[in-house]
Amino acid sequence: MSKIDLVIIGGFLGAGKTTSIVNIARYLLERGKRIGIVTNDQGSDLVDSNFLRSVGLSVLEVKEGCFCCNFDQFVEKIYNFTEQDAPDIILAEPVGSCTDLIATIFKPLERDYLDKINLKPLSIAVDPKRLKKLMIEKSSNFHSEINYLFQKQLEEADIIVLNKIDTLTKEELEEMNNFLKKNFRGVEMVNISARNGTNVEEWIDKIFKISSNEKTLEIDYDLYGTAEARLGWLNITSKIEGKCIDINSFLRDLLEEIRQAFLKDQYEIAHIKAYGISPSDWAKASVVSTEEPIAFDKVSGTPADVWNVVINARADIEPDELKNITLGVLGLLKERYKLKIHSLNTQCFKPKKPTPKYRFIE
Ligand SMILES: Nc1nc2c(ncn2[C@@H]2O[C@H](COP(=O)(O)OP(=O)(O)OP(=O)(O)O)[C@@H](O)[C@H]2O)c(=O)[nH]1
Ligand SMILES: [Mg+2]
Repeated sequence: MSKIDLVIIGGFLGAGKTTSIVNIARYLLERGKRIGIVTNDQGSDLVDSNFLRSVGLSVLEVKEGCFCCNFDQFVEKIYNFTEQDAPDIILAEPVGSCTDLIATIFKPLERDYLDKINLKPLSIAVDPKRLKKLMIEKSSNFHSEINYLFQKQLEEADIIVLNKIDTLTKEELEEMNNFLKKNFRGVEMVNISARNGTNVEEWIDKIFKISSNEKTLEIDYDLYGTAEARLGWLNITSKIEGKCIDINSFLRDLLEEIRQAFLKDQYEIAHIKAYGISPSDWAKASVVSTEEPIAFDKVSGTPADVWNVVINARADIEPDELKNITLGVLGLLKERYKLKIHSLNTQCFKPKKPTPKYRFIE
């Protein structure tokens, strides 16, 4: 088999990794490249994989744990792709609460798989509002260990990708860049809007021009494990049935009611995303903070009587509490929209302490 380029795009939950991947994939597909995508999550029933497939991309998943703890499965998916689609490039999105990727993914791949894989530099996507609250103002409702995790993710970046610049004024953008340059000296930076496609080409140029510095993190695994365990994780799949359901309105109400419940009790959202699919259409919405509005990646144009709904919620809250709030909101919407809810499956947990299969620091 010929060598595959492996592009890993990390960064905290909700930073825009999946949106970036769609952009990069489209850009490369237009230039005749074959693309495969590997998604990753601590749970199953992933909104991201559904979304990426809905926009026509070829996706394999590493589920129930991060790439580093499921290293063999990650490699297996890369191999599966080579047999299935023979892609030129694989874009991989690690779990947004994962870090230490150089020591646990890059170096082990380099030791055993360099004849098959070209490792491209590690990009870390950053949401500017999150950066401001966690590192500049230090005013977030997240537990402090999450600041630690967020900082570690940035420390090992080869390319820091400041995303969502469409939401910033010129002055804010300058403030962010000055902060990043001062705190992460010598790291490549790019300012993009994954949503609008702004500067994505410049980022892709960097990915294919520079090589990874392979800076191994100094990291306290207890603190890192505590940060991950602060996050409650909830995945729900269900089928809703009613009369001509406007799924856009349903998803907006769902996320808005959850956001209001979080605001009331001062919990912080990392990323809550919801996806609805009918036989003829789909919609996807997200909320990345208690202070941010609900955003749609796609709205549906066709109401339908039956929708499959997938919800992935990650937040700084006990998992049972997250489940209670979300099921409570579903109950409320059941009345509001006069729905029947079938096949409700829930999975709710805290990520376990990270135990990478390999960790090479040399
Ligand atoms: N305004 C704006 N929103 C963006 C941009 N990029 C992503 N978003 C939004 O941010 C939210 C999160 O984006 P995702 O791409 O799902 O983030 P992610 O990093 O993959 O999130 P996880 O998979 O949960 O870790 C979505 O609502 C996106 O539409 C951007 O450039 N500008
Ligand atoms: Mg994602």
